Amino acid sequence: MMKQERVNKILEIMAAEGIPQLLISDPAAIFYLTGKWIQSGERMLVLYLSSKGNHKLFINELFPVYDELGVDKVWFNDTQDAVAILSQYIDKGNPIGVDKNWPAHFLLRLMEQAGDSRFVNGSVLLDQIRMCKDQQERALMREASQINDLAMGQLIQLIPGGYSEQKLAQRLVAIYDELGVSCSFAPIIAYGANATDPHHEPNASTLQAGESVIIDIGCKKNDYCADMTRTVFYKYVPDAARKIYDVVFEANKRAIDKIRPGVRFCDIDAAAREHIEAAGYGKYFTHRTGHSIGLEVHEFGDVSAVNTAQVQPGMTFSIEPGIYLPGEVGVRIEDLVLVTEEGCEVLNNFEKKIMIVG
Ligand SMILES: [Mn+2]
Repeated sequence: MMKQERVNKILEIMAAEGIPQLLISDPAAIFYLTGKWIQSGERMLVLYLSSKGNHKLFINELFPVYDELGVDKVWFNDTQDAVAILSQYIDKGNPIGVDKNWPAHFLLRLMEQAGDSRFVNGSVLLDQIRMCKDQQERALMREASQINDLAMGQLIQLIPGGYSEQKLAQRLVAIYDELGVSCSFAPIIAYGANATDPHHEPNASTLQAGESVIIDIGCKKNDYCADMTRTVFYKYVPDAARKIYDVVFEANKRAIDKIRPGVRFCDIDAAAREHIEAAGYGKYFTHRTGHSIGLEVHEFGDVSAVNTAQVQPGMTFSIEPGIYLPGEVGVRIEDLVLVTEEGCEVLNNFEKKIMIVG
């Protein structure tokens, strides 16, 4: 069934922004509004919302959806021109909000067929609603992170087992499986100097004493994602690495302490970044402080120097400062937070004091 409360909210915002019709193609956004995941690959899939109420779901017959979704379905097949069919339903001449990820080959053809309409990025309207999680979503976000805490604990116990990065990542998949969840993204397990690539892909490397292990993992439970990073050390912690760990830990805490409604995302980023800069490692903190998360691991709205939007209750995002000394050591500490009326709730609770394993 269409999630009527959410649909009403988006229709209100469309009216306020003067966008009477919206084309939504992102499967996560369609799930958010209809409760149904539809993955149609390269075939056109569009949920059309209109201020006139004649909402339609345009869908290829190759992806049969038998459920009653509370919205009329317009079927087409591979021998038909999907864009031409869509264009018969839209209100030509009036502005059209378009999904930011709708392939250009669809959009360009629709623009030819509805030339008098003004086309705008319509995703921002829905993205803003999706940023603030409702009570049900908040509960699901908490649950996913609690399970991720359990998985992190089990995984860290395996580190002295002599596994390569790849093998350890495979063990995580098995742990998630036993806990009844799946991966929300490909796990990052990085030993030693590999950890200086923030998006390192696990390989055959094995762990040496004194090296750090970056463990950046997330599960998905009931469609909602967790994401957490811990950095632990094998056998001992070299002094230089301990110094970096302390700086990253403090940056993580300062950013979290900063969070409350009305604070700008860029101020939260600055709370972490300024501490790392003051310690002399500014140029080794190479990425934003965090990203929004929910149905997708990376959602609209990041914790970065250029995002001047204010945080609001119900938003969920990561706080993940890191320092990466090329060829030497990498440390990242990531938590998920849920903004509350007073401040924030940290969704994952796995220990983040420096930890030595093995
Ligand atoms: Mn993350």
